Amino acid sequence: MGYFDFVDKVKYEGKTSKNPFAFRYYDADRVILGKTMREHLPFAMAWWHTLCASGTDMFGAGTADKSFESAPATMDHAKAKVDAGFEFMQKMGIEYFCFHDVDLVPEDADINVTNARLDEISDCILTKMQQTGIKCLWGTANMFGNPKFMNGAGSTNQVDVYCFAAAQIKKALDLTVKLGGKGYVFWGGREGYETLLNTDVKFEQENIAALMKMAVQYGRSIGFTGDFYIEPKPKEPMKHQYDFDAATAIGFLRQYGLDKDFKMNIEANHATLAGHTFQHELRISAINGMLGSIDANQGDLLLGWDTDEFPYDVYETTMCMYEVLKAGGLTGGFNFDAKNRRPSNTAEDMFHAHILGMDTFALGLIKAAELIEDGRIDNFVKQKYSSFNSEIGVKIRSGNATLQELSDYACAQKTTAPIESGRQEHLQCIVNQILF
Ligand code: XUL
Ligand code: CO
Repeated sequence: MGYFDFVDKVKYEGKTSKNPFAFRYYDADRVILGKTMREHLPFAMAWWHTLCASGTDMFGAGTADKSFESAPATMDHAKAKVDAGFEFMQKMGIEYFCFHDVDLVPEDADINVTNARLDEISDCILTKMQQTGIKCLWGTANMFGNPKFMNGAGSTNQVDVYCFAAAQIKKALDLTVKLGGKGYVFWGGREGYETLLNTDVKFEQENIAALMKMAVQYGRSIGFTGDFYIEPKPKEPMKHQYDFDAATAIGFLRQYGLDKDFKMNIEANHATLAGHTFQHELRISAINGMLGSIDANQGDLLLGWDTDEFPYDVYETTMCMYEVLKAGGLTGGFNFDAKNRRPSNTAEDMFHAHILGMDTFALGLIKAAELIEDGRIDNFVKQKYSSFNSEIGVKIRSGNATLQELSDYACAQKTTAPIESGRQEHLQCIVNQILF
C-alpha cells in the first residue's frame, strides 16, 4: 500500500490523450537536438512545497492534508514524507529533489537535536535513493523561517545568530555532500532591510560575503565539487533584498571574489518581481557564464507577490528553453519551486500540477528547438549587428580603436546611413507561427 494508489506510473500518451494522469508532451526518451528530453530537463521535486506545504496563508489554515497518516512534528512524519516523496517522484518520473534542512525534520530548539534528526532522516533518504536511482539536485539551509533570523542570517546584527546560520549551512552542506547533491543554494530570504534608519548596508554585505566564503572553504574541504548558487529575488519578505536580480548578484560575487564557485539559480517568479522577464534573467546569467540552475514556476502579473504557480505559459517556457539550449544546457536542473493553488488541495492535484509543469517545459523545449532549427531569429540578430564586420567595426570589437580614429571616421562620412528597422513585430509573427 502506498500513499498514491489512485495512480500508477505517469506515462507519455501523446497530445491527443485525455487521461488526466498522462503526459501529452513530456516523452522522456524522445531525442531533441541530439539529447533526450530526460537529459535536457532534469526535473526536481521541491521537498517543501510538495511534501510540507498545506496551503496555509495569512487569512486561513491549510487546506491540503500533508500528514501522510502520521502525527505532525514527529520523526514518524518525517519518515512518512520520505516514503511519500519517493513514491511520488517514481510515479512522476522525476529524477531529482531539492530540500531545505527544516523540510526534512522538525526543528528543535536545541540545534544538536535537530542535527541528530537530520543524520537519521538522511540515512533513510540515502537508502531510498539507492533503491530508486533518484538523486539530489541541491540542498540549502532555511535561514529565514526561525524568528532569530528576523534581521537576517548573514546580514544579522547579532553575532550569535550569525554563528547559528553558519552552523546550519555547515550541516546542510554535510547533508548535500552525503546525498550527492549537484548544487548548494543561497536564497537570501531575510538578507536585506526595511529601512536605512537602522541598517549598515556595507557591514551587512561584507558579512554575507564572509559567510559565503566560509561555506565555499568548508564545502570544498569535505569534497563538495558542485556549484554554489545565489537565487536572486528583489523583495518579499524584505522590502529591499540584496540579491535583487542576476546582474546585482553577479556584481556582488565578483566584488567579493566568489564568482569562481557560484552560479545563478534563476526563478521565473523572482525575475518578474524584479521587473524583468524570466528570459532576461537567464540571458544575463548565461552571458556571464553563470547560468546554473532554474526554479521552475510562474508568477501572476496581476498580483505583486511570489505566487509560485506551476508553469503553464508555453510562450515563457519556450523562451526559457531557447536560452537554456543556446547556453548549452544547465549544470543544475529544473526545480519545481511551485505550489498548488490553495483550493487544489488533494493528492491528485499534486500529480496534475507536476504533469502541467513538465508538459509545459517539454512543449517549450520542442518549440525552442524548432525556433533554433528555423534559424530566422538567429539570422536576423546576426544580420542586425553585421555593420561591425566592416574594417572599423572589427577594430572596435577587438579593442584596438581610439576615439580620435572613430571621430575621423564619422567626420569623413559626414552623416550616418539610414538606421535599419528592428522588425520586432515580424519576429513575433515568426514565434507565433512556430508555436501554433
Ligand atoms: C523563496 C524561494 C525559496 C528558495 C530556496 O521565494 O524561492 O524557496 O528557492 O530557499
Ligand atoms: Co526558489
